[in-house]
Formats: sequence, structure tokens, C-alpha cells
Amino acid sequence: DGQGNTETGILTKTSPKTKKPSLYKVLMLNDDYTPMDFVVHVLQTIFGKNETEAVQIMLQVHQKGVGVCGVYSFEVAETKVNKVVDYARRNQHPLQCTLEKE
Ligand code: TYC
Repeated sequence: DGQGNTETGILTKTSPKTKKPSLYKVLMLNDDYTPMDFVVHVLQTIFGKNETEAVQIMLQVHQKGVGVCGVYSFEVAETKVNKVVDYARRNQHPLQCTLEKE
């Protein structure tokens, strides 16, 4: 438990290492062309938001230029960014998404 050997009286360090993964924000960026409905749809399907949350995030991005879609481990965040960009490209929208360490 990190306290060492109590029988010999010799204290040795055994660090209990269970490191939590770093967290990453997935950010959605505004642009002038992607339809609002498409962004809401992406937030619902890829980020599991309900309609109300999705509309709020979309409007925040539309008005402020950037918004947080969620916070995940690196692997999950990267996969979501790739899904968004790929899905947007396949629908010929310039929607951009990126990740940022918390
Ligand atoms: N600005 C876009 C429009 O007016 C809507 C939009 C919102 C685009 C959020 C991207 O991440 C975005 N149609």
C-alpha cells in the first residue's frame, strides 16, 4: 500500500501506481458553410448528446467560434475527431474538429 515493511521497521517505498489517463477536450470549430442541422446531427450521433444539448453546443460554436463536444481519453478523443472530419468530408461540408489536452 506504499507504506513499506512494518515487520522489519525498514521503510521502503512501493508506489501504488495506477495512473489515470490524461484527458482531452474535443473542440468543434465554426465555419460559414456547414448547415446547423448537420452539426446538431453530428453532436447527437458521434457525441451522444440529446437534441437540446446538441443545439446548445452548435449555437455556442456558431456564436463564439469554438465549443467543447466532450472530454475523453486520447484514443477516444482522436477517434471521434476522425469520425467527425471523415463524415463531414463525405457529405462535402468543411466542418472541422480538433482535440486539446485538458
Ligand atoms: N456557422 C454555420 C452556419 O451558419 C453553422 C455551424 C455551427 C457550422 C457550428 C459549424 O461547428 C459549427 N450555417
